[in-house]
Amino acid sequence: MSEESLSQEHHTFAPDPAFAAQANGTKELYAAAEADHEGFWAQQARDRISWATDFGQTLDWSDAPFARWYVGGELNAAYNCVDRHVEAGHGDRVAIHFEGEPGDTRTITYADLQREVSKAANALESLGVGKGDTVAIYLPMIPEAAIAMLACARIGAPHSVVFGGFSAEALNTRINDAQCKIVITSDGGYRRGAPSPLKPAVDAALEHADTPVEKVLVVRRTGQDTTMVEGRDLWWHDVVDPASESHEAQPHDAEHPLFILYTSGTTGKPKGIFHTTGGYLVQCAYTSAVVHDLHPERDVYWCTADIGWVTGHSYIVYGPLANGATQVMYEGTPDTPHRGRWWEIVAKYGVTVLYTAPTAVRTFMKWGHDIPTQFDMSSLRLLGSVGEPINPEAWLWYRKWIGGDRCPIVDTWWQTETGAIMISPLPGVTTLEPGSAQLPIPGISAEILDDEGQPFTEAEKVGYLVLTKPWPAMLRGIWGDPQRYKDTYWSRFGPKYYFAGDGAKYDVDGNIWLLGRVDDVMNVSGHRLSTAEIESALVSHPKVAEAAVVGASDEMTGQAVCAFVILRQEAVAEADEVGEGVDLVKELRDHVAKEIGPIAKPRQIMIVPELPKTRSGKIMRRLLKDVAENREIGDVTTLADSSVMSLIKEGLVAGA
Ligand code: 6R9
Repeated sequence: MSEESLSQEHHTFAPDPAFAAQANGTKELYAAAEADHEGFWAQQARDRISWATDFGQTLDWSDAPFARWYVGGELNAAYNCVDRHVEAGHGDRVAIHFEGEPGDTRTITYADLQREVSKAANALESLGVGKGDTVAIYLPMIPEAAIAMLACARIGAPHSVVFGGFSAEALNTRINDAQCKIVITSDGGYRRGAPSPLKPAVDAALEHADTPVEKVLVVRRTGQDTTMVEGRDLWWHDVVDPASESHEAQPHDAEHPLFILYTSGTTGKPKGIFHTTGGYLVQCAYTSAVVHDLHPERDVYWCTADIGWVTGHSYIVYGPLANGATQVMYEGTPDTPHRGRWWEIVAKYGVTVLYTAPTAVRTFMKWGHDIPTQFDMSSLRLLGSVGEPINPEAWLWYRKWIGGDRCPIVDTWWQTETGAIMISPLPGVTTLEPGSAQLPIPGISAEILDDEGQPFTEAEKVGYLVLTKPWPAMLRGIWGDPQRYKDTYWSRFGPKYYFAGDGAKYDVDGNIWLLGRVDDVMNVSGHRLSTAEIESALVSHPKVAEAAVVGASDEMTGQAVCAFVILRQEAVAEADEVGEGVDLVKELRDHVAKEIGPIAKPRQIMIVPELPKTRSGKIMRRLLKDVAENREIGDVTTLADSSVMSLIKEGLVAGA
């Protein structure tokens, strides 16, 4: 968050009375949740979800921080997202308007979705997938991604979706960590106007002899030549298409695991965050209704996230579908075949609610407002933002040029771990403050603590965001590592506080401003990346001796990955000889893409002779950040060797 942005002229936006009159969110929700936290969540659960068996105790926190919500309740998430809407007479309502990047389309009604999910569930069962088996999903943004997730949910087989932009290496570690029995993938998907293969990465990920994977189910999307391994690989259309259209959804315990989703932490090893069925679904359904204000009979909703991230899980699949809403799903990039593609889609489907990321808004700002103004976007009535802080300039631009100066914007703070939205304005209720996520939503409690762990409420003082009460969609742990769960989230400020890892402050009106990560996690275009993970990818390259990575602020992507690398002796000599420094930087960037995925490619790699370290050997990233952000170098007195920074600076100037 830049200081200039805070000092600019102050605009706030009071709710429009017409919007407020139809809004699902109300002021009374805050009071109800405040008066009876568990009673409030019990009510939400009964109002919004169909239970096969009613629950008894709403929250069992006796084994904190391991929560159990809706104890004894039984439900089926897929039934709640699909079948019950058909039973209620909405089978003809469109669930998904799919828009492929090349312009092909599919319209999937709730009745179609019920048939597709049932067939996929039958097919998975015929391949030996049963309740409790884990399934990896590695797909582009095509309807089969949502269908596969719902089929798993139906069976009670936790899914582990791996973002299609992750490499074979990353896929391999995630498959092994969760011991997935099956992988669902496709030949490829369309990206920037061309088919881009996916299946070869699955083949590479499964090369290891001890893989737990028995079968690979392959959706045909692009028609590219695809190698199929005899006895292991099957085409989706051969197995799913002929399967029976009827499948009985069995109820599962409220605490049955629904999915695992890996996210970057402060160490090199990604964390398998896992969520269970009842609480997660309740909070997704509730937040889609009150924050995205979904009115299923008239809204056309569009969340532009990829299904491989938590936003895609909660706000493409579970939240909107639990509400029976109609949504758009788009496969490709915003500039294919032209920079107005998104706005063309908004106009074509009459999108009313749009949920996207600040990095996208800043990109559109750069492209200029004369692009969106070429399209009729009068259908839009609400805009959302997620993934990173949205600076007030981008917020105001978003409101003006996308929202036609009339749409409220909800800046929603939450995490993979929280499962659903936690801090956000309520549209139609709160007076909007550009750049601020404002307040915990009804049912959620947060505070800001100082270094000593004391809560404070003074304005403009920076502290650490913590959550002070358990919430239904909270993570239930880290897959296979309960100790890491306690250590990461419940120990920094003692067992009473969930430590989110974000800095925060209040403004004079009591609004919360999120200020970015306070740990070694970077946020690049709304994607979480860990410094340690990229460092370990770099040192796995034979020419690299040591590496340090920092997130430097970047106007477009929020943060950008900057790496400082010390080469091995042989590599230095070689590079000097043939003057191949530039090639080497490219080689290292490509290596990171291969190890983790293209999103983790450093924007900048600086070859340096030394790294700044404290006497105890800890790398002082703060100083490297100063270099990466072109700032005056800060305090170097705790360095073991204070001349290191000048060595680095000189080297860079000489090398530039
Ligand atoms: C949903 C999602 C979580 C981290 C989180 C924070 C940042 C997300 C934000 C935001 C400021 C917002 N973050 N939303 N920061 N304002 N509205 O993004 O999950 O990928 O796990 O990232 O993203 O730093 O801690 P995830």
